[in-house]
Amino acid sequence: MSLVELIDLPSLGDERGSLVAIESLINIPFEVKRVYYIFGTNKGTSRGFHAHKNLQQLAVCVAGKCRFLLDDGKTKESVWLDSPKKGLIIGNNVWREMHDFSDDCVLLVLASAIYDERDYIRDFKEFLKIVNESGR
Ligand code: T46
Repeated sequence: MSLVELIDLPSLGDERGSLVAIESLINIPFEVKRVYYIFGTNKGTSRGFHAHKNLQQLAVCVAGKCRFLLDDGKTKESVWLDSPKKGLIIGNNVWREMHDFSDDCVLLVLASAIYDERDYIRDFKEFLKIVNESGR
């Protein structure tokens, strides 16, 4: 199974322009408890470099673009988020890095839980240990 799980977010646009609606448990597979967005990223800056123990997220570049690198400890895959209609689902125990932010990038993220620093695995060696142990 591919690490990159993309969702086509349908555009409800009309002659006035475009509109995308995202509804918990209807067009995304979890209930949304938190929304955050990343913008104004400095040129050449990368973000992420962590995994989550128990968190589902949907990431969408509502403006501009950036590249996600996903790693499950065995495979690495890269995907560009370059459309407000392209959503990336990221589940548990997936290392993520975000690179190549365009100047105008606004990365919107919907999350299944409120912020909890204890849910983060920020050390890559610890991440590999956890995924290798859970795969046994
Ligand atoms: C993820 C990727 C895609 C909060 O206080 N509340 C929040 O909801 C978030 C997301 C962050 N923070 C604080 C924690 C740090 O002091 O904001 C600061 C920056 O967060 P962080 O360095 O974790 O940001 P990124 O861009 O590396 O990662 C973020 C999310 O944290 C993460 O869950 O999957 O975006």
